[in-house]
Amino acid sequence: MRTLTIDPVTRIEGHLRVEIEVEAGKIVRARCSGALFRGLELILIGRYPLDAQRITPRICGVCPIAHATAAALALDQATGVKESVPKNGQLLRNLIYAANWLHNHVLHFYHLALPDYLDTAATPLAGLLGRDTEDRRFSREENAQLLQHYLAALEVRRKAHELVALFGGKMPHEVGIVPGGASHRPTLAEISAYRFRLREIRAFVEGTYLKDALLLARRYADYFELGRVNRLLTFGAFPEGSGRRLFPPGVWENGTLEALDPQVIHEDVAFSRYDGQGDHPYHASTKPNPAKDRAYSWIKAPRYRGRACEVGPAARAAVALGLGHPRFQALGGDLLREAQVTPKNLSSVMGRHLARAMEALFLAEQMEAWLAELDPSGPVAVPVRIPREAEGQGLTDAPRGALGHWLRIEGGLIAHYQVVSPTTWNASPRDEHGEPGPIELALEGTPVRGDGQLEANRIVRSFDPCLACAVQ
Ligand code: NFE
Repeated sequence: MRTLTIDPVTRIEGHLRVEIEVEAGKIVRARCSGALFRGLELILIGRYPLDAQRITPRICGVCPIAHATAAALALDQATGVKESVPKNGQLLRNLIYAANWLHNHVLHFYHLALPDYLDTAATPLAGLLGRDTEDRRFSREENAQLLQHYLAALEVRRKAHELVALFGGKMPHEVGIVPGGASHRPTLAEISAYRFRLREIRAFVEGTYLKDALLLARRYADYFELGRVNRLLTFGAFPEGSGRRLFPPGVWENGTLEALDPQVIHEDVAFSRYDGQGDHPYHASTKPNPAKDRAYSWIKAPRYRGRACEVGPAARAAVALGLGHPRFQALGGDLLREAQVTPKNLSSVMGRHLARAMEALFLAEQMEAWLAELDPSGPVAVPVRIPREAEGQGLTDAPRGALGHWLRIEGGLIAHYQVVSPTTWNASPRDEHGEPGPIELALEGTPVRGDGQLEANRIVRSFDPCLACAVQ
């Protein structure tokens, strides 16, 4: 048996350490560890509740809008305005947030994942992007073109940031999403500027990103069988009024769909460096203990009905397709047929890449429709008043999956705040029953050719892990 440690395995946002044991050409055991404690949840205790709106986005520079959205939803509920956010405010929140999703998906595909499949030896990127792969399947021309797209994607990401800044003031850490709605009433000039950039981004997503993702999926079709979890969960995302969300919530297991019940979530800490017992996030604590016996990660282990679940684009696609979401089915159904994929192998390395590209196009189309619904003279927010005692939960999907903020106010101040991020779900360690976390599950059983590094890198990175979020 050989043990290999990849540390860090992530190309961005903190250190994820992965240890694999390889025996007879197979990964027989995997351990996923977050190597850092941050404590943002503890910093919030005793502060004025509206501070959560400004502080929690600092959890992450890649997906700050995800935390801004979850904090706003939790504060909407705690302040009793959940049902009164004006339509304009909702549309603006969606437009700010969706722009950051487009940025994240383009970043992930071109800059964090694709280099694992490219020959970069003859470029200035060699060395920066890690060791060369021997499993290259693109022609010279395809490789050269994908490297060009790597560069073009940098420009697309800049434009996506500009979309956030147009309605949110700046990026990162926009100031447009607030409890009760949005802070800024956009001018006609800003709406036109947004539309102009959105169309440029959409053209790239449709004409380049989606095609490149399909090409990758065709060349590496065996990766539809690798890195599978098959238990998927999504909180849904992008409210559209009357309790509906563009991406519906749900839980999917081997083809069976179940409605989401947030009450059966708990965060286990048996192998995490925290004292205490596993509990629902409304009651769970964060008590760091670096010397805890058996613990091997600073990431907690969220579980749904006691089971580890993969979160992210594969979960959203499986649930949306499983529920027969008509608009998503029209796009997703065709693409999956083209790549010869069924919802059953979305939970795989290539399934995740394809699901991300698919939803980027779906979202870009939807953003244009939301933009057309904005009323420049309409209200964007309702005032909020902080109660002495209240609770609120903000559940949304982030680009990388299900994200929850749970807040309790006592005496007009924050008494409790818990964040469970997508990478907390995906990169979690084992739990008290010994069940591995989703990335550990995805790695174990994988056939490998050499020491396993190539396959492990591709599997872990297909989840797009972000450690800054995972440990908060
Ligand atoms: Ni730091 Fe994030 C997303 C959130 S992942 S990137 O998407 O929340 O844990």
